Amino acid sequence: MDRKVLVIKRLKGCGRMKRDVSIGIDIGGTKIVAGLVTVEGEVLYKQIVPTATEGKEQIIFQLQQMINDLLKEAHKLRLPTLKGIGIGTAGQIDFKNGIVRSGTSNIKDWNDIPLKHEIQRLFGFPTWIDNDVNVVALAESYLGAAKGYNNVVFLTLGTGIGGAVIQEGKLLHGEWGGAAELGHMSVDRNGPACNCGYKGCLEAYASGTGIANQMKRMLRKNPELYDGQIENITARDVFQWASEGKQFAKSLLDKAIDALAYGTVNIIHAFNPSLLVIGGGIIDQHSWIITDLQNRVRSLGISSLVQSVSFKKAAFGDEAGVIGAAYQSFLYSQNVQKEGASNEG
Ligand code: BMX
Ligand code: ZN
Repeated sequence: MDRKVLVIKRLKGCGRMKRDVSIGIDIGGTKIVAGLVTVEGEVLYKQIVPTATEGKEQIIFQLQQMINDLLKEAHKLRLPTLKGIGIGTAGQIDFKNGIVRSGTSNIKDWNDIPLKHEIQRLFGFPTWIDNDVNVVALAESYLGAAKGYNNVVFLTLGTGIGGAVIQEGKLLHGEWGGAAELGHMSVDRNGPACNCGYKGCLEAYASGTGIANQMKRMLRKNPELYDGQIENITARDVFQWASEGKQFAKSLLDKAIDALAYGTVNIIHAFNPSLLVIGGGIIDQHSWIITDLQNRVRSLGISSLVQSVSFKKAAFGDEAGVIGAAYQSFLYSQNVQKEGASNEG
């Protein structure tokens, strides 16, 4: 298999570091980020590779290669013994047993994988695994945009739409860890089919893949609007066309943000958060969506609930996943305490 490492970031001058350091790995539908992360959330070194599209064996192989590289780098940097390995991955994760139970087709074949035990067996470090956006919630709650807030909802707009909920200071896992798949909240039972099997999910409207798929559908129906290869269209093209003033792209994005607004109101009605943190690749590129979304949400729903919610952009951008993944080891191995909050369980 081709080994494409897209980015390597290396911070200089961290020899003889006294702070705790862990490996954090963020597995998304498009890319895997692995890094050496300090307890303060500083990423000392990181690698990014495109997520293998062949299936789980290849992804596990990629993880192995990346962890080996990180261990070599930790040795070179003369870091103290690592605290452990934390993984955040897209998919429905059995948090207590460390198993990837299932995943949508955003990651091929991503189901029934005892990933925690496999990584522990291979490397001998204590390992933790949770949903990718659940660990974003850890990074943002302990170190970032949600510090000091006890009732927070997190949404990430990327390949898919991921969600996490901090309720009364605790990360909501549900019965085994699958709670808060907020991207799969339907806003229209007659809406577009989602790759989770449901219909009209937020993800089908407003994720990167959702936006691209909607545009492809629109252009197949209206071929006079575009003379390129419809199959190659991405969400990036849609945003570009909208910024050039193309009406069909602007109205598609308007519909996507509208779906998101209705979904967000549902979420606020359910959880009564004081803060909504929004991140992910789409938000990193187009943070204006947050203000637009906030204005729409405030005009919908039960006023006492929707008016009292603040909206913030995730503080760690595309490093939130890798920082949060690593943070699991600091939190669960040392019982790091946040005032009034404990996330275990
Ligand atoms: C999907 C789902 C979620 C994930 C979210 C964001 C899978 C494989 N993924 O809704 O579990 O949190 O995407 O993932 O079931 P990303 O790929 O956009 O980072
Ligand atoms: Zn869905």
